[in-house]
Amino acid sequence: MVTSDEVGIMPKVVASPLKGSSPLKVTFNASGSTHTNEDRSLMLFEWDFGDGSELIRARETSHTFREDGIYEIILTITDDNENTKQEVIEIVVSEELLTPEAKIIPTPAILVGSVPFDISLDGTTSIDNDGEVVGYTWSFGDGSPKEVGPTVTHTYNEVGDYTITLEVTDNDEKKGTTSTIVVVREKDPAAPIAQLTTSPTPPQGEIPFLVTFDASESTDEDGTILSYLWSFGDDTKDVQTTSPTTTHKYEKVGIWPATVKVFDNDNLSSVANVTIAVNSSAPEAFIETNKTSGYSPIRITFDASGSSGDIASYSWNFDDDTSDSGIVVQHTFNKKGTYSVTLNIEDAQGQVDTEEVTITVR
Ligand SMILES: [Ca+2]
Ligand SMILES: [Ca+2]
Repeated sequence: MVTSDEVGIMPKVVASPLKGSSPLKVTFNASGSTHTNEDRSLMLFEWDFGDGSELIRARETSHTFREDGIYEIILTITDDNENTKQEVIEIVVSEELLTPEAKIIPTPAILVGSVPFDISLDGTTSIDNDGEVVGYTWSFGDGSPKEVGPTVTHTYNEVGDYTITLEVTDNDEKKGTTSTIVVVREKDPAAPIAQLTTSPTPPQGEIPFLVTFDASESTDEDGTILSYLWSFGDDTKDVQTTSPTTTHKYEKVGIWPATVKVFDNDNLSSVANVTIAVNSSAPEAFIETNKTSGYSPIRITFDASGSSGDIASYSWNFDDDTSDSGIVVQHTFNKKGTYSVTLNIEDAQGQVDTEEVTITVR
């Protein structure tokens, strides 16, 4: 026996299609077969279609397969030396073409977000094991129109859970679908914006300084402001109100950082502040004497304790080339005359005041 490899017959078969649903007509063409020995010629082409039908002798033929099955078609080529060689072609006849498998790759990978939620979807990893994916149709589950294409983008503007579906179509018009859920949440709540004004403005005044605070210009874009926490900066207790205004009386001299913290219905808050300048009141000099006239020599007590203010110094001039200091002083006038006694006071802030009393000495 001569083995095929020594025969030199080189079969070449083109069959189309190789698969399909019944009845499946397949054309076979072996006319491209050759012989390695140019002196030999290919005499006989005989086809066995594997379904019990008659053998067919032809270089080209066709056959219709009527039953589902996997057929091994055997072509036997015989040369002019009666050597033979066989070639086997497999034909699959089945109703069941493979459906493509849809796959979605979303961005972001976790489809949870707040409105407006922008996503992109990639269907290009979808596969078809017996063909190729040729069409992509997306539905977004929110009533918006379907879109086609291997990749799409979409924006969800309403809160809800939606089903995204990708339907892919293969070259046999077989379809495969997959779906995924997107969760669209409320926008994250916004904090209120605190605003604070005072009356008077600017908030500078003398002790006791009454200030009206007004936070009514505060806003909350997605809710309402429910309360106001006031801190006056002067070591007094904080005050919480539901009213946007309050008042505070400053009893201490100083520069005080006052704040209001406004709270919305989500218990979110923000702070506004203002600096309060509280000055001491201007000092007012006041002189009390035990007498204002008399015969010389006369001793008079001058008392400045009725003066008001945060007084740091008291200085006296007795109009007779003498002076003294202190809240209460005594002075003796030895000569007749009329004396303008003056008191000068100065407070810690350098504010001054003067008072005068006339003493008549006879
Ligand atoms: Ca397919
Ligand atoms: Ca809010």
